[in-house]
Amino acid sequence: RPKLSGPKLLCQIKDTVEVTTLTADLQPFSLLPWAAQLPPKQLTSDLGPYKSCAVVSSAGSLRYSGLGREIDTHDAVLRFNAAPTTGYEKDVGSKTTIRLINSQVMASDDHRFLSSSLYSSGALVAWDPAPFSADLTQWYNRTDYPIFTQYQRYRRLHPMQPFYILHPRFEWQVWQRIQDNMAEPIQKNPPSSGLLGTVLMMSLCEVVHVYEFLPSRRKTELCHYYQRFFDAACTLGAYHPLLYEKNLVKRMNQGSDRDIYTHGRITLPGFSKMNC
Ligand code: NCC
Repeated sequence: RPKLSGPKLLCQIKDTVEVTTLTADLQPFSLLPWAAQLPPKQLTSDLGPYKSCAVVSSAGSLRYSGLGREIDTHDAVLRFNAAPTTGYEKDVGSKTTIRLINSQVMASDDHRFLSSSLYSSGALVAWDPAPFSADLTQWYNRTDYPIFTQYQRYRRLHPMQPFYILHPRFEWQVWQRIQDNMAEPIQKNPPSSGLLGTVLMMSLCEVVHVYEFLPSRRKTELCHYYQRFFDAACTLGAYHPLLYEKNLVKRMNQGSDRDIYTHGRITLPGFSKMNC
């Protein structure tokens, strides 16, 4: 397979990936008593467009980066899972516009998803590793973690906070882009939240800056900037095809290699600013 150039790759993503969220009118949800808890409209028609956006990975290399001020200058900031800002403002900033969470975070007791104030700023977007090519009904009956029961509980407790669930088609469309651009077969597990959040922001923003997804000179085995836990697999991947994701993002980067080295910063155009 010929290796696509960065701009071609960007256009391929724009043309084949659709950021879709679940709405109340979709089957099987429309037939369920709690359907009205789902948003009436798509995330992309409710949020944005934003000019400049930041995607803040949770990598340990953000620690002592001093990037907080720069991150907060963006019009919208996306963060992941249980990544905090309190106490880490200097390095990661304090603004949260969107928080992308996996279903494991929603379900596990240690994250106190229903009660912790960590999740209360900005809009929430949840996703669950749905089985490859399964339809919505199959997935609904066999989610990886109980995303739907937790969603209903959260909505009852925080009815005013915008809260979307990604259509599983989206994660596999992104997965397909990775596979089609790699010479070898990659694992049939969905991409990490990092790449899903990056593509999500490309659909909402004119320009997207991703921080420490491609590690800077601060590269470390510290897994997260907010935890004393060391594991190189956090940066290199195990379950998720993370190394392939990073390879792809490196090819799409429109910023300089120096930006990566000093700031761990990648610059990507939003879909609306691409000439395809
Ligand atoms: O670790 P996690 O990811 O929450 O990190 C969010 C995103 O940041 C990028 N990252 C993180 C650490 C690191 N050293 N380098 C990085 O590049 C990745 O792109 C990552 O996606 C996830 O993707 O949802 C993930 O979630 C965790 C975990 O479920 C949550 O943190 C909640 O505890 C997964 N860890 C485990 O299952 C043990 C992780 O595999 C993926």
